[in-house]
Amino acid sequence: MTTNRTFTMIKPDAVANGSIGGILKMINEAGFRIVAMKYTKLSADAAGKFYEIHKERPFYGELVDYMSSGPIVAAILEKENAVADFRKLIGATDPTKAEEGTIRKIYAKSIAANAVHGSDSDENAQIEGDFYFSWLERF
Ligand code: 3AN
Repeated sequence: MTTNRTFTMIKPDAVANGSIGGILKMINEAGFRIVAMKYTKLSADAAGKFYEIHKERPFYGELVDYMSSGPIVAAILEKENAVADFRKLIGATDPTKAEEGTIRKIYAKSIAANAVHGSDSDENAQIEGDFYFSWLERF
């Protein structure tokens, strides 16, 4: 079943260099509706849990350190075909390989500090949204 919802985070590098507004503008202009949104910071423990799926990957430690290094913006987004369309809007994980006009091409510094997260499936979008937001925080 497709839920038409995805989950995103504007990551510490993009928050630190003043890109929240620019990224949200691109998200809105691409037709996504904001269902829930939060400005917050992950503890190392919470970042470790969020990225548990990548536990065995060599960059896990670096990823957890980085994602807990500063505040982030978390959001649930809604649009038809949300997961796939949002992945298209953000571009490839490695910004040097991301297409022109994508969020990562414009805003990402590196493969680790790559400006935004986007869920890779409906199932993970649900899990990741539930990680941050109660039902009272969704509109
Ligand atoms: P995506 O976020 O595009 O789905 P994944 O799921 O392969 O990419 O990786 C999850 C996150 O782990 C990425 N957003 C990125 O920040 C980080 N990451 C991926 N590959 C590397 C790597 N080779 N070195 C450091 N961090 C990485």
